[in-house]
Amino acid sequence: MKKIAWMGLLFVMTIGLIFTLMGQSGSYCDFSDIERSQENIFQAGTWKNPDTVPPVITLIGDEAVNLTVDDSYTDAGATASDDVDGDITANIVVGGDTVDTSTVGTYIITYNVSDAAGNPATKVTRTVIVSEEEPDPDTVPPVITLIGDEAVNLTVDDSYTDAGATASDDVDGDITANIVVVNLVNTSVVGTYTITYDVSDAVGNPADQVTRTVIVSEELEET
Ligand SMILES: [Ca+2]
Ligand SMILES: [Ca+2]
Repeated sequence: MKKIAWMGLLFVMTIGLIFTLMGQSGSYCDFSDIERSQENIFQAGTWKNPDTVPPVITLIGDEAVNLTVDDSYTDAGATASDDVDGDITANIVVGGDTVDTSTVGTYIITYNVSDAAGNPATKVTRTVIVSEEEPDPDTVPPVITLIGDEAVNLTVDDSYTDAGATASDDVDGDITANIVVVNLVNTSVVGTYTITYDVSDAVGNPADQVTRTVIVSEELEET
């Protein structure tokens, strides 16, 4: 048994001696050496952060453009810039619809770009709406037409019923019912009376006033 104990002690001492020698020779794995070698690689520029940030597209002008048929249209375009590549406006790919101002419709123009590392920007779009031409506003006044004579001669106590007038408008059509008549004829009183006729169209264009003259005279003496 003693012999085995001695052999065990000798084995442990031998192992200990081997480890001590290895430590002195520096052949152990030393983590500080690895860190130093990484620093050297960074300093030598052999390692760079990859570009993972996409470029950004900025629209020039409005996101929505409203046109009337046959308007001319020139797209204002967009700009693009990237954190690494800088100004990459020239690389923008304009796609989507081609605006045809001769055809009523909604056109969507798209703007796309990627940086040199292939990161695509968020797509930007512009909507161009081409609409029917607005009808011309009504600038033409209506016209009043007198019914009957412009001048009427009466004798005191004659009965009188005014024949009235008609009115028509280029947009509103027949607006006779809207005529405002001022008729102060009193056949029991001698005098010269002017009846007036006025009307306007729906947007307020007034017609030229029309008048009728009614003359009420004394009864002629019989000769
Ligand atoms: Ca980038
Ligand atoms: Ca009118």
